[in-house]
Amino acid sequence: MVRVRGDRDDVWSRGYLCPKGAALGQLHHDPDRLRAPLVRDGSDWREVSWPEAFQRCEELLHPVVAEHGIEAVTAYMGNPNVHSYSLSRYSGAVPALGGVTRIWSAGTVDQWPKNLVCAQLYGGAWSIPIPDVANTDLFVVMGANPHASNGSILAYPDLVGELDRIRARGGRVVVVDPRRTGTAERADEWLPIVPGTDAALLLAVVHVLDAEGLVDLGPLAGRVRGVDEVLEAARPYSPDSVAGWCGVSAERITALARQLGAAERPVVYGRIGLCTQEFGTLASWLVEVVNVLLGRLGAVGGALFPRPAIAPISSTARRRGPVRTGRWRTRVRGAPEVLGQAPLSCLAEEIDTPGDGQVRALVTIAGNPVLSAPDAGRLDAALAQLDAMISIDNYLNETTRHAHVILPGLSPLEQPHCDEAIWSFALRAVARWSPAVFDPGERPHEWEICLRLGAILGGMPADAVDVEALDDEWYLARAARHGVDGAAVESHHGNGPDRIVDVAFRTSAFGDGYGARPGGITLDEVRRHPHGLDLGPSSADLDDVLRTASGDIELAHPDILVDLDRLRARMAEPHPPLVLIGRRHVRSNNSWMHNVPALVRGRDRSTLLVHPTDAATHGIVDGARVRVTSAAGSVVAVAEISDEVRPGVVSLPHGFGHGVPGTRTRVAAERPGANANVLVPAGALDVPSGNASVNGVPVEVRPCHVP
Ligand SMILES: Nc1nc2c(c(=O)[nH]1)N[C@H]1C(S)=C(S)[C@@H](COP(=O)(O)OP(=O)(O)OC[C@H]3O[C@@H](n4cnc5c(=O)[nH]c(N)nc54)[C@H](O)[C@@H]3O)O[C@H]1N2
Ligand SMILES: Nc1nc2c(c(=O)[nH]1)N[C@H]1C(S)=C(S)[C@@H](COP(=O)(O)OP(=O)(O)OC[C@H]3O[C@@H](n4cnc5c(=O)[nH]c(N)nc54)[C@H](O)[C@@H]3O)O[C@H]1N2
Ligand SMILES: [Mo]
Repeated sequence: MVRVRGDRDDVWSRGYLCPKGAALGQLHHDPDRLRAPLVRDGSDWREVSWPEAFQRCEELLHPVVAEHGIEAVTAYMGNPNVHSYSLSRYSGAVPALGGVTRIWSAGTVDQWPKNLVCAQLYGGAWSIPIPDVANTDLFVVMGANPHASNGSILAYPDLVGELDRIRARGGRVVVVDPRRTGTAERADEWLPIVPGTDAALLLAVVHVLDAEGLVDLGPLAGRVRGVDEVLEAARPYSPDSVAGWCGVSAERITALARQLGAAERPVVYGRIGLCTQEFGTLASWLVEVVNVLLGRLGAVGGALFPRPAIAPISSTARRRGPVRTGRWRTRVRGAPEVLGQAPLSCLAEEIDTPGDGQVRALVTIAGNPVLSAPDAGRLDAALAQLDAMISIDNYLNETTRHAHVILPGLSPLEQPHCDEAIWSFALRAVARWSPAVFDPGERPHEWEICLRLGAILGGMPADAVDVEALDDEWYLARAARHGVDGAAVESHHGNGPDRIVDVAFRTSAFGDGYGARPGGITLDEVRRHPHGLDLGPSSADLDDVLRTASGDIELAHPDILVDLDRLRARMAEPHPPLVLIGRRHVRSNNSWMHNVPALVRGRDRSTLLVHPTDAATHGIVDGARVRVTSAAGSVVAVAEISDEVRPGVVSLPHGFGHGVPGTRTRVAAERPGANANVLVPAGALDVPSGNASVNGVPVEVRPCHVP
């Protein structure tokens, strides 16, 4: 691989490429990237053949299941699952074929509050409206930094460039963030909010909208239940009453509400900073509330429900009816499940606490929870106690060093690609399928690895697994979830993801519906367009989206309103003197791209940002090592004095903490950084959703004199 560049003829990206995309060649050639399975004996790793690796999985897993039952086995699914050609369609086969019922994922350190709120308001956990940035004239960005992330649960090529275009066409961009991010730098206004206080600020916005007669449901009138209850709930939260707590003046809050009321096409966008905080559900809910109260749902320049050209399984699997939580509880802490998952911070205690139902075997799939999960120190120690740990992963890193077997997938250039997830959050319905660049030879695709491992977990001897037969069954099950009888329709795509992809294209709003919509797309048709197929705007009618019990938007769900009591109690307390938030950088991707030389060049990006006032108070100088301590743990980081953060707030990015003994990521080890998640207490949660509150963690920072 000599060079990677954007495709100017691509119908969607128009050649826009992020630095990580441009570095795919280096990722592919990374000598540390695993190409063969590894088996661990003590602290020694051995490269083995694939049959031997699966044999070892059997030897490790079968005794655990025989002695303790399948309840002793669980899985953790990490972020790359979502965007991988194979894993997005097959990682579910591991728990499904294995009979594992409870799994963990990065979802509860990410967007779970949004899922919960959308399930309650709209009837679908993945029915998440996205801002129509191409047409808005007031874009209010809360807890998101597209300058680093290029948008999240919002797919848009060159989102940062769009911020400039919004302003160029006379619109406004307002950023609400404790840090003056690259996004804030490009905005008309930056509101430096105290972490975790967005719910109060938005309640005050609702208060002003109501008091000044700016509530206008517009076309949503008659489709929204609970408006009066919401307005009533917001009444005590005048801008004056919340300003001190939020750290934003009453004038600016009032002005924000008035701008929202006056703009023609305003939209509020909230993302991870609003989810991974103490009041994640309330804050995420209030983003929806404001958009609804202004009649912006489904409106041009407002918040749209996309209608993608590739049908996501989640939309077909939606059931009509109220959301119930707490159908089961975790063994140790008794944490209730929400949308089928319990907080990731419970995983460590489920492993290290003896007793009936103790987790003794773990499969990780494309995840690095030792760096990305809350209370990471305890999890790191707990993983070392497992009887069996199998990792499907491309690196020997902080997490997989605890595995007994590592099963590596292919590089992104050795497999086709066809994304499913991002199109559910894009403003245009685009279909694209990209071929593999390199032939992987005899090495298995991850879909084969997942099926084989799932079958072994389910009790089959490793050498008896018939992957093709299992895949035929998996295909039928997936097709059925799209409403297709896979046995009755012809498919010439063979085994693997492609025939599932074909079903998803054909059953989408733009698909041929197997003859029902002549001229509609199929995988074959999509493949004839190497630069992608742009099928027009992606926007669904409300009627096609809403799956609530009433059929309307249910704005005032009791489970959400009750959380206002917790907010009120918290508002009566003073803020801790210093709290920690995270940050992302455009050349980094959570924990796993720090081994690519082109991406880590330049200045150190793992520093602890400290405001000059706080630095003076605590005797901290720029470039010095400091000890950061929380209720959960303590790390040493390098301080960077900067007025980018508001006083009282320090920022340390997650995903660092490399170079621990037993890992094999040599480039990353040269710049290890500190593991921010060691500082996040297991109990730091947004209560209704169980999402981790990794932002707003109280900390102390002291000069570190120990070398
Ligand atoms: N403090 C703090 N913590 C956070 C966050 C935060 O903002 N602050 N963000 C959270 C969020 S949003 C997320 S999504 C999580 C991410 O955390 P995780 O979901 O655990 O994922 P990553 O840290 O990205 O690790 C990805 C793993 O997948 C492996 N991998 C990469 N590509 C492939 C592949 O193609 N196949 C296979 N099999 N493996 C692959 C990598 O080697 C790595 O081990 O972190 C969360 N943790
Ligand atoms: N380059 C790059 N791109 C990525 C990733 C990456 O690691 N690197 N990760 C990907 C993943 S998995 C995800 S989930 C997305 C996330 O994408 P984004 O949601 O855009 O995430 P961040 O860039 O972390 O921005 C979150 C912002 O929230 C702010 N914040 C923290 N606490 C609060 C608070 O209490 N209130 C408010 N209002 N703001 C707060 C932080 O200062 C930060 O600027 O990015 C994706 N894209
Ligand atoms: Mo994420």
